[in-house]
Order: sequence, then structure tokens, then C-alpha cells
Amino acid sequence: MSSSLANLAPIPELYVSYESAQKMKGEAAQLTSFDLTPRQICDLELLMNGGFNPLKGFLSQEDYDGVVENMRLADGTLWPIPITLDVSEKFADSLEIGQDIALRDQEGVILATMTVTDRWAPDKAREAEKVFGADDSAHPAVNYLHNQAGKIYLGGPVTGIQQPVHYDFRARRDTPNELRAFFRKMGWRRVVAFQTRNPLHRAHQELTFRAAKEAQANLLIHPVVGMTKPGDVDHFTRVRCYEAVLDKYPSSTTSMSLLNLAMRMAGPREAVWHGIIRRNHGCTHMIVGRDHAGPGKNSAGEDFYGPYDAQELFREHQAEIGIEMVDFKHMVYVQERAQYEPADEIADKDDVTILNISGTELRRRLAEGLEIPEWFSFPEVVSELRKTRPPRAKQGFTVFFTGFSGSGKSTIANALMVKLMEMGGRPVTLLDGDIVRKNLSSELGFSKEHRDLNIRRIGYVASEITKNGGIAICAPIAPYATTRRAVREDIEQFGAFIEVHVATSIEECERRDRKGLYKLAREGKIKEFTGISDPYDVPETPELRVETEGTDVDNCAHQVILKLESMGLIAA
Ligand code: PPS
Repeated sequence: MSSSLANLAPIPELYVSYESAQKMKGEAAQLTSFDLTPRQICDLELLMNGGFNPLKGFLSQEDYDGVVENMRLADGTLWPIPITLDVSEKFADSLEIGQDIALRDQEGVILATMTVTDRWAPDKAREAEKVFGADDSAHPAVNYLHNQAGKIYLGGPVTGIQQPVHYDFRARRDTPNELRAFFRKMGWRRVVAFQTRNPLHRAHQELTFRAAKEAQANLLIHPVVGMTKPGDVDHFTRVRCYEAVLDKYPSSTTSMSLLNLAMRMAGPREAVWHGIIRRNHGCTHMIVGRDHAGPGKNSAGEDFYGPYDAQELFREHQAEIGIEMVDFKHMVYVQERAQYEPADEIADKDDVTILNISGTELRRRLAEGLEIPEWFSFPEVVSELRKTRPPRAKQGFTVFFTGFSGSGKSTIANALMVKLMEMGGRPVTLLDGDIVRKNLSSELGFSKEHRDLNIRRIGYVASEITKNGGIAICAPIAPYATTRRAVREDIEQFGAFIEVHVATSIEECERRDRKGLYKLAREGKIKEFTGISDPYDVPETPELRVETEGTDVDNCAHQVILKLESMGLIAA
């Protein structure tokens, strides 16, 4: 076969035949099982279907050391990212070297078996330094390495039984051999891959189309739908956006396929890895841009990698990767000519108006419900994005009151609820301390552990309400700052969190003693009473602090309404 057709020949997979798989499924009941994490399932899928060819399983210790130190397997083959099976010490200790284990998905479906040939405790700080460039937990993969991955790595060859099950976008998912067969069938000899984890706008459409034209190749939009950077637009929304953009290319020049890859955001090394994966999927070219697979800023607020590091490393290893790099051109919109042009090819730069909208500006416009011009994106894409990122005035949010017992939290929370219901537009739920203790936490007492559990439950319910566009009003004591912070983090993934400190002093609460509890606490009849015999961490920087002494309830609730208005959460 001539080398120009090599990309179309089938590549090796790790699956056994259908009959053997049925037999193995029965036999595997005897094996020790390991339940894979979502990231390990992504890795296993690409190991089994040849996406990670030439790997035949999770890396052995020797291969791992080579990959970490100099991007090479023990036999010298280029491989930039450690593909490791991380497990707990307890699980690792229960195994013998040479033993077969069953690898199962989270529902217990058996996907593969692995013969454990290696077991070792990796030096994670070294892995972070060498692979990701810094042992800094601001890097999502370094954070994963230290805080989520197990302490022990297992290595060994994998025997594939079945593909992980996907219920979404099945028709859009292809194995490397399915894509190769498609390219063969269509007569596509040269194929440019475009890797992406973001929605595509007009500039992307222009640049990918140009890249394919320049390389005289067809185009494969190859978005990652496995795991991307935390905070990215979810893949369901993105795929609907990609489908809309696909219609904008001349028909039969371009195709789209979804890649179930778990990205590491490893910049230069990741670019090389993406190249190998695309070669395995039958592509001959790949677009590599500025800051390819960049992880954002490090803990000192600086970029982890230089903007062109990825292109340089790719270029250096291009021959070995077996795929050609296509430069990503920075496209800008020239208003006078009403078209996109590569920024470095505009000769009359000073005489024309160049328009551009940054990612941050786009998020701001979405959050505030402002116009997004047609020159920037396709109306279908904008409409999909608006559905997932509605303007702030339509998003859910949580108002979280905290303060001593008897400080007035419940009274103000009730007044706020009624005012919000009068305005209408969003459902409102009140999670008052007493109501929660009756319905959600009736078995809990007031130890630190139980109070934390109680607050985490409130946080969970509030985060679900916020996610679904409602307003949650919480009014527990919530005495611990760390727990309040954890709840804030849970909720801020979905909408705003407004902490309101009801700052009534303990003396005033005790003087009012509405429920007679302070008297009982002083007499020692109630133990662990907040402010009397138990601590309260005063919030340092709440969104709002209300003083109830000398201010009536209506006014306190109104202060919250004003705060919500100033944050754009309710219409003024
Ligand atoms: S916590 O700490 O956030 O879990 O507390 P919370 O769920 O808000 O419950 C506080 C209400 O329980 C009553 N109560 C006590 N409070 C504090 N400490 C002790 N030991 C205690 N025992 C019972 C009290 O009525 C609180 O109600 P509020 O509405 O805050 O006055």
C-alpha cells in the first residue's frame, strides 16, 4: 500500500470477537472487579478502539517512567501523556501480580479485563512537573492528580470486551476504524482535523474552511465530548451548536465526529497527543492554534505555557506523529469588506475597521442578555447558547441567610420570599432552618459533624433549585465558614450565591429570646448552643450584612431586593 493510503487501512483494536466476549463476560464473574472512574472509562475506550494505538493497555512502570521523563515508551515510541490506572492502596494491596481483573463501568457493566503486570506508587510531584510543566494545583490535571487520582498505579495489557455505552448522539460517535472506513468510502485521501472543546462561531468556520482549502483536504470537525476543562459549555449544548455550523460548509467537504477523550489541558504535550490520536483516526493533517489545550492561569496569575509552545513541540515531532500541522490563522472581521480575513494578511490595517469579540465579552453579553451580532456568530448557535446561559435576570440563584438563633433570619427570609413571589417569573423555595430540620434532617443533632451535614443537604437542594432556574432562600444558622464556602462553591456552578449575614448581636438575640432557648442554654439544659456554648464564625465578606436592631423587617428584606437588583438578578 502506498504511504498516502496508510491512513485508510484498519488499525489494531483490543477487542476480542463477539463470541469470546460473551464467554468472557460469564467467566469474569469470578474475577476481582474494579469500578472505573469517568476519566478511566474515556481512556479505556480509546485504548480499546485503537485511538491510543500503539498502547495495548494501561502503562507499565517502565513505560510510565519513559513517558514522564522524555515522552517515550520504553521501546522509544513517542507518547506524551501517561495513561495510567490509578487505584486506592487498599485495592492495590488486595491483588497479586499476574492476576486478571475485570474493569467495569459505573453501573457494573464489564468492559474489559486487564492482566496486572505492574503496581507502583508514582511520584506525583515529578509527574506534575514533567508532564504539566509545574506542580501547581491551579492546573486542572495537577489538581486531579493530587486530589482525585488514587495513590497507586496499576499497569498491564487490556482485553476489550465491549465499548462503553453512550446514550447520547450515538450516530455522531465513531471509532478510528469507522472513520477510516468512512474516509475510504468517500474517497477522502487528505483530511484535516479540527480539535475543539468550545462552541464554533463564524471565525472558526472561516478558519477551518480555509485550512482545509490550503491543505487541499477535506475537513473533520472533531470535538471532544469526554472531559474538557471545568467550566466549559456542556457537550450537549456544544453538539447542537456544531450541528448548526456543519450546515454552513459546502456539502460533502466536511464531516463531524465526536471524540470521547478525557483532555488533560497539557498544552504542548497535549497537542502532540491530539496529533497521534487524529492520525489513528485516519486524519492526515491537524489544525494547531495559539495556546492549544491551554489550562488557563497558574496560581501566580501567569500562563502555564507560552502561546506557541504547542506549535513548536508539534513541529519538532511532526514526522514521528505522522500527521502534518496546519497553522491556525487568527481571523478577524473587516467591517468595510464585510468578511473575515487572516489578521496577518490585512495590508490596509490602519484604514479599515477590525471587529472582534473575545470569549470574556461573549460571556458578558450572554449573562446580560445583550445583542450578539450576526457577523460574530450564527443565530442558531447564539440561540442554543442563550438556552443554556440565560441572562442573569432569568438564571436561578440562592440567597443564604446566616446568623444566630433568634437573629431574625426566618422573618426576613419570609418577607423576602413574599416580595419575590409578588414580582413573579421564577419559582421560590424557602429552606428555613426549622423546616429543614423537620423534613430533611430530623435525625441530626447540633455537633459540628451534624451541623455540617445539615448545611450540605441544604446546599445540595439549593444547588438543584438554582440549576433549574428557581430561587432558593436558605435560613439556617450555618455557623462554620468552611461549610458555607463549600455550599457557595456547589451553587456557583449554576448561578449566583448571595450570602446575607443577619448581624444581630448575641446580647440582643438573648434579650429577645423568642423561643426561650437562650434561657435553657444558660441553664445548661441545651448543650452546644450557638453563641453561648458553641462557636459562630462571623462572615468576613458576605454579599450583604443587615443590622436588625433599629431597622424593621420590611426594610431588611428591601435591602436584599436592592442587592439582587444591583447584581442584575432581578429587573430593576
Ligand atoms: S445549623 O447549625 O445551621 O445546623 O442550625 P439550624 O439547622 O439552623 O437550626 C437551628 C435551630 O435549631 C434550634 N436549636 C439550636 N440552635 C443552635 N444551637 C443549638 N444547640 C440548638 N438546639 C436547637 C434553634 O431554634 C434554631 O432555630 P433558629 O431559627 O435559628 O432560631
